[in-house]
Amino acid sequence: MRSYWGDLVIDPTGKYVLTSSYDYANGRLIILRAEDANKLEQYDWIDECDYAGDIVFSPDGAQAYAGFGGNPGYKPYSKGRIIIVDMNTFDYYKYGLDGPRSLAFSNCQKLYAYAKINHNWGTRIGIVELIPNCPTDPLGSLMIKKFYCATNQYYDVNVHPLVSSRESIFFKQGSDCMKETAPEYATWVDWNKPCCWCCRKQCRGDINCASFFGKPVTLCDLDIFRDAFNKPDESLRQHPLLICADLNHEPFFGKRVTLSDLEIFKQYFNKPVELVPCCDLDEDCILTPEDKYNYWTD
Ligand SMILES: [Ca+2]
Ligand SMILES: [Ca+2]
Ligand SMILES: [Ca+2]
Repeated sequence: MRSYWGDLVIDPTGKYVLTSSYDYANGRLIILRAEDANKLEQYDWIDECDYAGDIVFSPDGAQAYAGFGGNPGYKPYSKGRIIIVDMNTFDYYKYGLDGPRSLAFSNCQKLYAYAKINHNWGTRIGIVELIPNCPTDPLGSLMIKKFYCATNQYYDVNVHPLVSSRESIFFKQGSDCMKETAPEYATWVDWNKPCCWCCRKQCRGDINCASFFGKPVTLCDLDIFRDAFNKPDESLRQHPLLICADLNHEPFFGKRVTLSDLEIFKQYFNKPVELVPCCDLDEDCILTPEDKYNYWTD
């Protein structure tokens, strides 16, 4: 324990207690067994941080994210980080980000963090939306997907032509992305409302709802597709991402990811973003009342 507290939380299984604390230019994250407070892991010398912030868990409880803030330009505590811990192995990864004092997860597996980022026009303070670079490797590096600036200006750091503002974060917390009138609504509910089915290019093969070098359907998506292909429902339910590979939202002989999904995937694999249409009716990426989505989740 260091002089100043950050956060103290219990993981969703109730088995572990995580605490963060800090002192002059260094932080500490400790994992204890909840039952007897025996120390299991200690991540020390999270160096050059200015304070310890929130600790949150991914919706499936598999990873913990601990924010350690930094103050850019003020050495020796100029480096902020999010420490990502695999809650099964206790392996960890440090992701560099200035100022992650507050962290929160949305039900769409997106991590929001208070942050400072350097923009063309100087340092900006606001909320960043972070997603794993590749969801099949959740301990890998994160990627800033969007930045909601405190002045309500909005910078989309990805290629999506999204028009939005901070309000969309609050909207997304409260309502379903899929309309009840959608033909696949009952199926979507049965599969625990996978957010990926409302990503703008999921129906074309963007399984992880992220582009890589301007291409929506890439090797990262292929990895997930391969794991899901021709699998029975029991196997698909083992990992929340696998149902994202059902591109047409239709089953075939009791399987959800079949040849017709593969045909779609092949058509858009490695194509630049402008050749991969959105999933709304007229494919212009702008949702209207005729569309089956309330909002896009990517
Ligand atoms: Ca993708
Ligand atoms: Ca299918
Ligand atoms: Ca449209």
